[in-house]
Amino acid sequence: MSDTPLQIYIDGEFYSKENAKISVFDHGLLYGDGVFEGIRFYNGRVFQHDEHIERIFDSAKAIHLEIPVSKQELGDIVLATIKENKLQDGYVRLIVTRGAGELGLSPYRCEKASIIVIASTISLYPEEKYEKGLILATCATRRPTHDSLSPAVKSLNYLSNVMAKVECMAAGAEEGVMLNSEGYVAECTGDNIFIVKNGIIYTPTVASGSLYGITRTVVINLVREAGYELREVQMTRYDLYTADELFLTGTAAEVVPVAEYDKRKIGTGTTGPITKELIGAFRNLVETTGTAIY
Ligand code: PXG
Repeated sequence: MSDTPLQIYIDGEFYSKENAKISVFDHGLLYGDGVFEGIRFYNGRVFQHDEHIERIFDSAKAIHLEIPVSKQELGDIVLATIKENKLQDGYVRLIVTRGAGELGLSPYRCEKASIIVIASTISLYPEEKYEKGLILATCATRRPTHDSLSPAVKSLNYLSNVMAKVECMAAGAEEGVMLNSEGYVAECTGDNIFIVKNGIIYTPTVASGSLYGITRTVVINLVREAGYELREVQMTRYDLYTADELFLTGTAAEVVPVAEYDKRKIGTGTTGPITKELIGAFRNLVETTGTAIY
């Protein structure tokens, strides 16, 4: 970890943590009107850098938000912020808000979107979780449906995920499974879901109500490279309960096994062989690929 005090990027300038402030009239605060990315960097390299920049532009397009810089410039801003903080390993929170405007929903009275980048270290699940697995429970709160706000948009509206997190924690679990309005499995509060059954790997379709997870895509590719069959399907809780192996993927969690779901032991209750293989392949990839920062 660097001992430089945190320097936060806001609209072209760096500020100390104490001085990094935005307007109370920013529609990101007033209406959750904005988009974000959570990005990891390992060994001085940003993992899936272009993919995160592409996704935030897609999220912005879907909510009719114009990002006031090009993709190249936004990518460079992310790199510059990590550099400014002299970090080698850590986590970036990239946020684009609608910007300061008037009270009232209309985004057209916000003059210009604001770009905020925080580069910091990240607190992860303890290593023991990657060996023993997480405990999961089903959340009461459902994923929003694509006919309201598309769950593919990584927006600043995370209240349903926050409520779901409260519910799974109340059930004594570490992560929560969110179902869609039809009761099919969508994803976890901040991770995508995979199962292994009879040697085949399954994950819910994005249309089930999940994010186009960047780790999800990386893992789908690793699965295929390892010679396993991968199927994107509609999935029920039954499929999860009866899986041989169950694991989650996400920028923060990476690839993490699940030992128990809704009080059912998954498989043998310890990390399965295919999950172990994929954790190894994933760790190798993050250490050997990515956009150089320095
Ligand atoms: N589903 C949801 C709802 C998420 O928010 C994922 C899946 C996994 O996607 P990626 O692209 O990360 O593989 C996410 C990711 C944070 C934070 O700071 C949130 C995420 C990732 C990293 C940090 O809250 N969400």
